[in-house]
Amino acid sequence: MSKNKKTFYVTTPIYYASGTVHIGNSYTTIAADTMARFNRLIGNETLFLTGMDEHGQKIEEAAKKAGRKPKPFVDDLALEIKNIWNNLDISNDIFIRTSDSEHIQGVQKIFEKLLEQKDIYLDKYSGDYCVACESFFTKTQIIEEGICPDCGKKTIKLEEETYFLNLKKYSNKLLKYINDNPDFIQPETRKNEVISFIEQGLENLSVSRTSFNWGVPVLSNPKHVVYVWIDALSNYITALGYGSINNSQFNKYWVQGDEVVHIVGKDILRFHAIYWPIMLMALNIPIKFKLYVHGWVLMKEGKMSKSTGNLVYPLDVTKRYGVDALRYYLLRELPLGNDCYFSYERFIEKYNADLANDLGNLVSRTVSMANKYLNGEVLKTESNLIYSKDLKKLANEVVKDYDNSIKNFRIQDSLISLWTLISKTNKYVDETEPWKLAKEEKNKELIKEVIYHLIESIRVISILLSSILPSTSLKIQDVLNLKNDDIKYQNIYFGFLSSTIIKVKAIVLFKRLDKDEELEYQTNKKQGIETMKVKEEITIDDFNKLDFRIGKIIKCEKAENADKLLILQVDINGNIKQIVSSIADNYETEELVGKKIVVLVNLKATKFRGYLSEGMLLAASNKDGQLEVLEVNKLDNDAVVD
Ligand code: ME8
Repeated sequence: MSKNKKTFYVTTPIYYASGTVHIGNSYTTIAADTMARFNRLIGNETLFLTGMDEHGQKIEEAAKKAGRKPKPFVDDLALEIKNIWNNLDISNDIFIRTSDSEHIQGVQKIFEKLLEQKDIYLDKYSGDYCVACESFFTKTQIIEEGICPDCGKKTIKLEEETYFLNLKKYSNKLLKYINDNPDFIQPETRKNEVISFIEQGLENLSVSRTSFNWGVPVLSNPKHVVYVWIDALSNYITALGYGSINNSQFNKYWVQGDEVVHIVGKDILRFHAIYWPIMLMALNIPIKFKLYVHGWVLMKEGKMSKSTGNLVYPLDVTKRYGVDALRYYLLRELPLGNDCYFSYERFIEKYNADLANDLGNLVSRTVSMANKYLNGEVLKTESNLIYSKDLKKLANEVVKDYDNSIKNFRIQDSLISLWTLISKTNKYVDETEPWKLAKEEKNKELIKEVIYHLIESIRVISILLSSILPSTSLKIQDVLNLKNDDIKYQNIYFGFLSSTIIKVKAIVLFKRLDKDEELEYQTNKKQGIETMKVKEEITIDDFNKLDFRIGKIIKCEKAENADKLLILQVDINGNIKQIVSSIADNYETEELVGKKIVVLVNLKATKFRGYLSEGMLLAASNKDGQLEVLEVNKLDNDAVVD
C-alpha cells in the first residue's frame, strides 16, 4: 500500500501520578501540543501521546501519605490531569496510563524477551537509590554520601536480588548511533552531555525491585516488579499496540513512520538518551525517534517542583488570564536549551505588551477600521503602495521562518518571528494612516488596499497562531468570517483571500491588565486572602427598599415544561405566595416542603415559562453548580428580616 501522507508521532513524558501537574510539566505538554497541531495543520498524519506514570515506590508512598490505596489514588489523579489538559486545549489522541492492562502485557513481553535473549540477567544489587527520581546511582555518581546527585534529596541504601539490563554490551553501538545521527539529541549541548556520560563507562542497570509491589510483576518471577523507568519508557510503543494483537499503529507510526519525536525536560535526559535507545536496540526495534530536550521553568526560589512546594498551577493562571495567555508565556519564554523564569510580574508585562497591545490591538483596530471605512466588506486588491509590498514580502518570509523553526522544535523562535509580522502590520497602520486617507474621496481605492492588506496579514497570522494559541486563532478567524479554504496551510501565502465580510463591529481579544492591581491580587492570594470582587456600591436606602421575609414552603412541584424549575407555595405569615425557582437540579420536591426560607417579597411579579412568580428565594451557589437555599431554623415565619 502506498503512503501519501507523512506520519508524525509526538510524545510527552508520562507524568508521575504522585501529585497534580504544575506549569513546568504543562510546558512539556503545551510544547508537544503545539508540534502536534502544526503537523496536523500542514497535513501530516499526526498522533499525539501523553499519559501518566503510575507505578513505583514514589507513587506507592504518595498514596500511603494520602491514606489511600494506590489504584484509586491514581484513578482520581488521572481524571484530574485529563481535565487539566482538556482545559489547556491539549489535543492528545491517546492518554496512556501504565496501569492499563495492554501496557502491562506489553511491558511483561518486553521484559521476558530481553530475559530470554540474556540481555536481562538475575544478580544482586547493592547501592544508592533515590525514590524521588526513581533512580539508581553508582559509587562514582554519588558526590556526597547519601545525597542524590540529581535532586539533592536523601538516597536509600538498597540491597536486593535484582535483574540487570546489560547496558555495557550496547554502549559502543549507542555511541556510534549518536555520532552517525547528529540530530538525534537536540540541542547539541545535551547530546554532548550524553556522549560524555557514556564515555565515562556505563554500569549495567538494575531493572527490577522486590521491596514493594506497586508495579508490573515480572511474568516468570512475580516477586519482582519491573523497574518503573523500564515500565514507563515502554509506554511510547505499548501505546501503539506493541506487544498486543493489534499493533497496526506501531507499524504505521513507528516501524514505517516518518517522524517520531519525544519531548522531555533535561532532568530525564539520561533515561531517554541512553536506557531507551538501548532497550530498543536490544528489542531489535529501530530507534527512530528524535529527542528534544528542554530546560526548566524556574521560580526565583529555584526549580518549580512538586516536592519543594514552590508551585504555580496551570488552572490558577488560566482561570484569571485565559488559556492562551499561559500557553503564550510558556512557549515564548522558554528557549530550546535554556531555562526561563516565571513570575507574575513578567507574565503581566508580556501579556500586556505582546497579547493586549501588539496582537489584540492590531485585530481590534483593523476590525473597527474595516467597519468604519468599508462597512466591513473587504475585497482583494493589488499591492500598489510600497508599504503594502513590504508587508506582503515580510508575511511570506515569516511563514517560511516560522515553519522552519517550529519543525525543529524552536518554538520560541517561531513566536519571535510571528511577532515581527504582528509588529510590522501595526507599523503598516501607522505608515498608511487610514484615518487621514479617509478624509478625501479620492483615496477610496487606497483605503480598500490598506484594509485588505491588514485583513490578509491577520489571516496569515491567525493560521500560524492556530498551533500555539488555538482559541485566539479561532476567534480571529470567526470574526474575519474566513472560509475553510482561507485557513488552509497550503493557502497561507499572502494574497489568497479574495473577499470577506467582517462579522462584528468590535472585538477585544485580550483585555489590558492593571499590573499593580494584579500583583496585589497575586500577593494576597499567596497569603490566602482572596480579593473579593463586589458589585456596584449601594446605599442603606437602596437596601431598605428590599423587603425580605421568612416563608415556610408548604407545597412544591416540578414545572411541566422546564426541567430546572420548581414551583413553590410559600406561607409568609398567613399569605401564600407562589415562587418559581430554578433549583430542580439540587432538590427533590418533597425535600423542600417544611423548610423556612428567606424570600424577597417586593420583587415585581413576573412569569417564568408561563408560571407566575411573586418573589424570589435566596440561595447560595458555588462554581461547581452546587446550590443551597438559605434557611432559618429557630424563628417562625412571622419573623421579619432586617
Ligand atoms: O519525570 N520546568 O515525570 P514528572 C519544566 N514520570 N519542565 C519541568 C519542570 C519545570 N519546572 N518540572 C518538571 C517523570 N518538568 C517521569 C517521566 S517518561 C517515560 C517518564 C518536566 O512528572 C520534566 O522535565 O516528574 C519532565 O519532562 C516532565 O515534566 C515530567 O515530569
